[in-house]
Amino acid sequence: MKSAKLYKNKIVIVIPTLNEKENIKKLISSLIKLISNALIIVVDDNSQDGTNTEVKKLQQRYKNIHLIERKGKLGRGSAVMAGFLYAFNQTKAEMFVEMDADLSHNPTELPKLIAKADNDVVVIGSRYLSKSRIYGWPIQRRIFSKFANSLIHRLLKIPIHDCTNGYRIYNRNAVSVLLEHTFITRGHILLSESIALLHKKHFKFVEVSTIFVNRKVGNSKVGTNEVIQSFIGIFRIKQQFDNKTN
Ligand SMILES: Nc1nc2c(ncn2[C@@H]2O[C@H](COP(=O)(O)OP(=O)(O)OP(=O)(O)O)[C@@H](O)[C@H]2O)c(=O)[nH]1
Ligand SMILES: [Mg+2]
Repeated sequence: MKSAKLYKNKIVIVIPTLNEKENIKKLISSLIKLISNALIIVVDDNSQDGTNTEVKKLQQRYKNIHLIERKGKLGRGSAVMAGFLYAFNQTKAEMFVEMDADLSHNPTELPKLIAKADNDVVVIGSRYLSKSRIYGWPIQRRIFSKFANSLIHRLLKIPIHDCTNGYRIYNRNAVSVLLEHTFITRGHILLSESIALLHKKHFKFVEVSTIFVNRKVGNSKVGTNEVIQSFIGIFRIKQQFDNKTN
């Protein structure tokens, strides 16, 4: 496994947050222990629980934390893109990580994902490989995830087992393609639009098994509206890519 020192200025980790005060503190502390030189970018959509204040406290303790504050809930996907835009313009980073704040994406697995990352591939943390596990998810959440993934496979023909998990590492080329694209989705389903785009542009993917544990603190932001927007989004993504020739 690569030494943490090698990561200096090479890695940015973008974390979208909406009311994740407790979780963000634990996540950032673990990430800094694991990968001390990464730039951590939190993109917060005006959380009402003091997530931004917590991040500002952490900024005093640790360097290499940047906070982007947006005015309101604009969607998980667009939050990550805002973080990538900042990182792309302000750093020479080569690895762009995205992960949730709620500790479902275990930071101790990140070095395993990093070990697979290079300039040629996009690394996908996958909940649907033989060694992957999902713990604590309610049955309706499992069904939604499975159903969404099977619809995405059928309609968008992406050769990835898990197109809806936001634990990923993109290389700089992939991020430049994402930033040039005008996304038609902005919530969680943007994860599928980005993968469809990169697949269309012939990027290679490596899937790595992950152990996904349902959040212990805070509330899920995947309510009925997010589910509906996700399914509408899948059809809109298909339509968009069918209409484009390149
Ligand atoms: N900035 C920002 N972050 C968001 C938004 N919606 C969700 N998030 C964050 O995106 C991450 C994933 O959201 P979750 O609610 O955990 O959704 P999920 O992990 O797909 O689904 P669950 O398993 O139900 O938790 C978390 O870090 C959220 O705080 C948003 O509109 N803006
Ligand atoms: Mg979650």
